[in-house]
Amino acid sequence: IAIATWFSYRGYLETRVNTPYDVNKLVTASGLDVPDRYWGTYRSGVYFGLKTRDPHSLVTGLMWYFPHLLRQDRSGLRHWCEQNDRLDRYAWMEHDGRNFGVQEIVDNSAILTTTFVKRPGGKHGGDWTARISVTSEDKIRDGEEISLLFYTAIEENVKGWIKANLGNEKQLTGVEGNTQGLGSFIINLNMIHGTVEEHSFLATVAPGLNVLKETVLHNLRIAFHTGSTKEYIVLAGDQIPLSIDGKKRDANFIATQITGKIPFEIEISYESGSFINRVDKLTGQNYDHALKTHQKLFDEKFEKVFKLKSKGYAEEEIEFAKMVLSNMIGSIGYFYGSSQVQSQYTKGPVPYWKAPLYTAVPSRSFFPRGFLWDEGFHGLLISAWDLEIELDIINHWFDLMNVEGWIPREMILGQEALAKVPDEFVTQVNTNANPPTFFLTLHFILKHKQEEVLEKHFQFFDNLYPRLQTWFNWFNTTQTGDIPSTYRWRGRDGTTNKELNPKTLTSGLDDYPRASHPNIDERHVDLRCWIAFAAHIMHQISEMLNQPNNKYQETYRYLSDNSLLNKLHWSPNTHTYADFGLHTDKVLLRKVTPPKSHAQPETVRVVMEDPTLRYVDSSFGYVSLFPFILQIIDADSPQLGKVLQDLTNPDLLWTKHGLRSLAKISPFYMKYNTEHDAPYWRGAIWMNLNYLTVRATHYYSNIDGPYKEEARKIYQNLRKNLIQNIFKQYKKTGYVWENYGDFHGEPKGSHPFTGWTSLVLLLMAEIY
Ligand code: 6A9
Repeated sequence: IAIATWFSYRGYLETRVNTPYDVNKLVTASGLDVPDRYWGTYRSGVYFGLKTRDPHSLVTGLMWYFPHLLRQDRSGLRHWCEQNDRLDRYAWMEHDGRNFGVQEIVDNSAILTTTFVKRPGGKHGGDWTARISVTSEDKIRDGEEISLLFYTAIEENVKGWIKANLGNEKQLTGVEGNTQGLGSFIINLNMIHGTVEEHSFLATVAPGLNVLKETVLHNLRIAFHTGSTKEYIVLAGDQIPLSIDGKKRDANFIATQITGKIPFEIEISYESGSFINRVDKLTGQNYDHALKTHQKLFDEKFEKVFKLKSKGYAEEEIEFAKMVLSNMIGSIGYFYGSSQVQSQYTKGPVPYWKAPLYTAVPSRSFFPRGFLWDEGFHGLLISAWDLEIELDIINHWFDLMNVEGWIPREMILGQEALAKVPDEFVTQVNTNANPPTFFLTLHFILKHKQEEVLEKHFQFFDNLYPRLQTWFNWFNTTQTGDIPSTYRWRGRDGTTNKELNPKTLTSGLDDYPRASHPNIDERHVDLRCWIAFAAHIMHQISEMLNQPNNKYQETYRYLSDNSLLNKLHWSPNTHTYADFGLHTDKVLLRKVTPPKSHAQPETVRVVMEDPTLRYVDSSFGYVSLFPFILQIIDADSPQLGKVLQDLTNPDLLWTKHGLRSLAKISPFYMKYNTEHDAPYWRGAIWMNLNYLTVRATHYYSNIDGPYKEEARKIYQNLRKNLIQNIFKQYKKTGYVWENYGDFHGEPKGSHPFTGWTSLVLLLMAEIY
């Protein structure tokens, strides 16, 4: 019996990591229950494509290339957003998250404008129409050929079918189909203006939705028109393989290609079979009219929410602001699949349960998937624009909490998402946290949307509350330090000799320098502040729900007690807040040749001095600011004065373009972490923490205290510097970026990065 019990207990421990928190899900309505958000641009990682909020949705999408530039190696076919495509720019210029969108893509001076409009009707999410027009800047590429491919695809082995409709000349006239979610439908393609040089199609079986581009590349052919010697690249037509028993299989991938001369424009209209009382078609002039109507409503709402016109911003600044909002909204994706997770009890990675995720993404090109702490920042902008969308996003994320109260940091769901992630980053480990930024979002919602919440969304908070309690509890028990009221990020590697300073991916600040020798004595000031802040918001929510719980209030009081905070984290040497741990600054990377003479030289860390238990105070930076940015410092505390004084010191963090992440005088400033890992959070200017800093200066300039005036000055300057630089770099490069250099404000990292960098709009609008 003892052995049997032991086995079942082990089995129990093994399964906890991928056991859902509860069977009662927060997302109770999705798919067809929310018809106006059924169809959308939910494929964040493609330049243009629509699908539905359905685990096995039909997908549609766009590819294009310039025939004379399609190289031997076939590069030049555009499909997924890739930095290597080196487009001049691409972004949603308008997108309301529900009805319509307008995107501009500039590829070597050719401008592809992709727009879409949806129309409700019937029982399956209604109709939509999309337009793709190609023009060129100053007409410089007019007359040049471009090939546009528009496709429809469906996973194999799901219920439903699609079929190519061919006209007399074996040309594709349209696609029809029937799926469980969509019922019957037809998709037609019309020319709006310009002439068609060549028109071909492909109907085939694609082995997966992650290899649609490859499938197209395999099926390109060279053809001639009768009586001409001009070569055309065409699609190979009917390429449907036979199944083993000799029958024809069903196509699951149908693409039409239209080659035309710039300028020209095509229209794709999707009509739902269940929409039977349609008075007119959403095409031609009707389309123009519908698009205009939505654009007007969008403009009005934009001004009502952000008030940039009345604040006196110039037209081009407002256009930029609409672009950052629209990109945040327009790159919200719908993913379905299961993450790979691991705990100390599993022998290796195991699959999480299959689930959907509705979420914004940091970057359409580089990171087209959900990230936990990024999403809490995205939530600020999204809830300012459309609260319902944000609450739905929060519900989806909290449905991904396991029975332990853990939510994985990175969500890699489905084939398309997985294809973008190197193997070593896939597995998520259940001891690892990521800042609980959803408390920022919830705080923001309570502050700015109080009426709406009390009127309509009380139930949302009521449903969410048990999960929030469990989540909070997970942080407050698994992330604690060795002595009371201290906290420690897990997931640092204490055994490596490859890194100058072992990374802390869990904190979100990756290579930001911490104690050089990770061990249980470490205490992390940022994490302690996150927990204090979370306790504060938990208390607010419990009050709002009339379920006051002293526990949260007490935890908040305890963790925000300034004298205790100062005892644990105020360095008496530098008079700054700091981590504490086993540390030395005397480390460096050196290339060494291992004793065996034939071994390759490798770069390792050399420790020149024994580490001691001390404050990690030689590295002033974002981490040192946490008691300030999460507004835990008392307004009359001398520490506040010192933090403000340090903020404006150009040898530390202050630059004309925003606050750099790490002080210029830090021994780790701009240092590589390994031979190949360039500095990331070691100097560059990041928007998320700058936003929080601006927000804190705003806060301290609005409450009484001796440093009020000081805070107000910094508020004004920091805000102005950030807005100016991000706007300037956008004008210069066409993109919004992951971070910015601290000398010239030059853009760095991945792009477009319209995740938290888009918070620049909240700075413009002064919404905190
Ligand atoms: C790498 C390489 C195609 C790093 O914005 C998402 C995260 C942040 O949460 C984090 O704070 N970024 C920041 O330090 C990007 C993380 C990408 C990790 C996976 C895969 C993809 O190559």
